[in-house]
Amino acid sequence: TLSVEERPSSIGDDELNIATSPLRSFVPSHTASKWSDTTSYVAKKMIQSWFQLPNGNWELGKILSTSGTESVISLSEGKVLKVNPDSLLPANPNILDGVDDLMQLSYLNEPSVLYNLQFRYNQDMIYTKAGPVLVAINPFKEVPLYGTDYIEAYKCKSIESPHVYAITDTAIREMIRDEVNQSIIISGESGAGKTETAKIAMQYLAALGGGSGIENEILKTNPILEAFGNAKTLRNDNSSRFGKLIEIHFSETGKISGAQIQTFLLEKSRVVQCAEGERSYHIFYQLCAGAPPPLKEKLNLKSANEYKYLKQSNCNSIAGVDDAERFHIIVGALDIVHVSKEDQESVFAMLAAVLGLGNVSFTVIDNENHVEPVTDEGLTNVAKLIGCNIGELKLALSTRNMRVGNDNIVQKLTLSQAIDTRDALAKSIYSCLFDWLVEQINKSLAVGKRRTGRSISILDIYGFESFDRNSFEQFCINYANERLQQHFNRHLFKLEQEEYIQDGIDWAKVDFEDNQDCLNLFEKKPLGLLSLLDEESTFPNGTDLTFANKLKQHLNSNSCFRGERDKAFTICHYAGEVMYDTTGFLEKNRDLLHLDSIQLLSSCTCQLPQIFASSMLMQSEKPVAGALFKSGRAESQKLSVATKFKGQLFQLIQRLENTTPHFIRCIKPNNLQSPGIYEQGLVLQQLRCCGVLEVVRISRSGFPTRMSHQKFARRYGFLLLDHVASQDPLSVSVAILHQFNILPEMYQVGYTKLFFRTGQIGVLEDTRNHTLHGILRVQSCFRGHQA
Ligand code: AD9
Ligand code: MG
Repeated sequence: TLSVEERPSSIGDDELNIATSPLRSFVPSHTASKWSDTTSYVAKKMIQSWFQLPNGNWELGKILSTSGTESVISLSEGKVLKVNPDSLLPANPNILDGVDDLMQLSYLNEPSVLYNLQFRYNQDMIYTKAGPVLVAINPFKEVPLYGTDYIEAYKCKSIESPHVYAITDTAIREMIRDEVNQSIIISGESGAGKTETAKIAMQYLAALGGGSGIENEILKTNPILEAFGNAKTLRNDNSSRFGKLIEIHFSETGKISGAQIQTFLLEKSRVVQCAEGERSYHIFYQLCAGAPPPLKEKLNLKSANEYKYLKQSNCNSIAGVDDAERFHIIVGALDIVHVSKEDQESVFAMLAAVLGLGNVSFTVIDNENHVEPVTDEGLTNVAKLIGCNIGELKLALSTRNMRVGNDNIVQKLTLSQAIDTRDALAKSIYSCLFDWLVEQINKSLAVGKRRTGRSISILDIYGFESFDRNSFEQFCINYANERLQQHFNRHLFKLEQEEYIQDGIDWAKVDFEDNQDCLNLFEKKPLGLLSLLDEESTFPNGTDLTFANKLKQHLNSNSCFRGERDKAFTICHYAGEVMYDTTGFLEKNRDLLHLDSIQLLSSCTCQLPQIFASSMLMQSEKPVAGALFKSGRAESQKLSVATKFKGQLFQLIQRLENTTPHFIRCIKPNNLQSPGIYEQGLVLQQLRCCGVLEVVRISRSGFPTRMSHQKFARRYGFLLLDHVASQDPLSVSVAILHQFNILPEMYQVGYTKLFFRTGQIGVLEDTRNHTLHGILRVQSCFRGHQA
């Protein structure tokens, strides 16, 4: 035993102080209790343990001695520290290094999980199973794991390591075998790799179910939707600004027969505004850079940096991306999904009109600050592009018609009102264009009459978001995640428990800790977040501040809610607390477009604006005259954004509930979008957020380690001291369990497998290793003696 006095002199007192101070302070508060091993860990000599460094990272060390309240641990580079044994977590035996499935780990603590994932990641094994869930860590570089050979190998099962292909293969097989629709649910934070993962899954489906040619059309929807719905953000150069569910249909023979795409909540504010260093939607830059001269002339297109909407963020290009080249790819893809050349030109005209609107400027026309758009070439061009009268365009941008009683009153707009009106029109045109495009794609991919109803859906939806400043978008996104998390929990519990029951073990069903309270906070009527938001949004004098106050007044007693200073509030989500700033909530939730603007669009001679106008009118309910008068607004009363989103989510969950789910959790290993960098803290935070550790924790209450009777008997049988009468695997296994005094509550014997609680195999494995070492030593001694 190395006493502390004997520790190498290189250790300064500082380090010793750090080491002996209560280490819990380095552990985020909710971690220690929630994630530490339930089976108490006795730090034994020479056993490998995890020690948390002051920077939060974990380091592997060997325990040199333990006496009461003190352990001495040796770390890398000869460092030896005196620590509190409670601050150590057990490490897994080396044979478990880099296991395919985290469930195989004897110790499922955070550092062990982190280490295992990192061990694999360093060898480009970016996929790992966490029980039923596939964890995918973004490599931020090309990894040699894809393509025809790999697809073939997974298809004929000659490779078994975890992969998107493998999970997709399982989905296909289960769809055919069980005749049940399947879903692949991909989540993770921005830049974690969801969209790429979804494409990899689609690639596999297309390869296995292809043949009719429709698979190529389906694959081509990806570049189109990415061009119109993705943008460069600070987190991801190709960030999806909408959620997407693609349902791929199969015929009885397992061939793809069609597909259907549903999109969720496109971030339309990006069209008129985006942060420094970010971009608007790719398609704008692609059009400006890649439109052939005749088109450019026809649309009177300028270059991207001449449009205010595009130049405001001081970022026009993306490293390594050629926008002009992309434009040609998009045009090719539009051809493939049967968007006619004529429609394509209309689409480009709408894009040019949106950009043109952004350049419309206003002049003050009276001493009450009322304004009028400047009639210049830009404004004339917008009118031409959408096919309206220039005078009507000017009126729509500078006045508002209101009915008071039986009279029509024309109200002039101030500069800020006019700018809002202009931007609202631009946003509406763009989001209608996006929806219209999705509709065209759906028509092209529509399943023929011979549909069998078998399908595999792939969900690529924004993950939980928690930024320094969180607004209405994060509020909706996190609400969606709360719903999906509930779906996730329920299914994982079900799966886990079904396996126990199938193998006949004694199992009292466990109820899981769900997030119903938080969902209630959102959904309860009339005093839930969504109802209160809607109420305040329709209230004439409602402001973000009155909304925030109302929340505080009604919800402060709710354990998932906390009022904050000013206009802010905090929600305790399953993935952590998020503080929201209500600024802009009401405006974004109302998402109003003035009737004047809708009328303008319906008066246009071009087809698309007319279609947009009628779809907007369809969404709106005819407002009650009284309400109109009271609010003094002549706006279309339509479903609020939050309510519409809630409806979409319910529908989504309902659809998913009718499928067998397969979950993929994408993890971003660093914030630099760079290969080879694995930041433990960042990975850990995501593992917690996306519920992977939750699954792991849940499985603690069960029996996460399983081994067949045969394998168990083979591996540990030689440790038996007494002769076992019967040599069948089950008898040998039971004898081993007895000899090692594995407590009856720590394991269960199933029909085919032994089920262990966390940590149990680790003990056996250590003994096995010691014994093997002993045998080797004796053998070498014996050989030495003979010599
Ligand atoms: V966001 O929420 O839409 O902002 P995603 O969708 O999670 O985000 P995305 O799939 O766009 O992230 O991945 C970000 C980038 O990571 C990609 O553009 C690739 O450069 C990189 N990536 C992701 N997955 C892989 C992969 N399997 N192989 C190589 C990858 N690169
Ligand atoms: Mg994405």
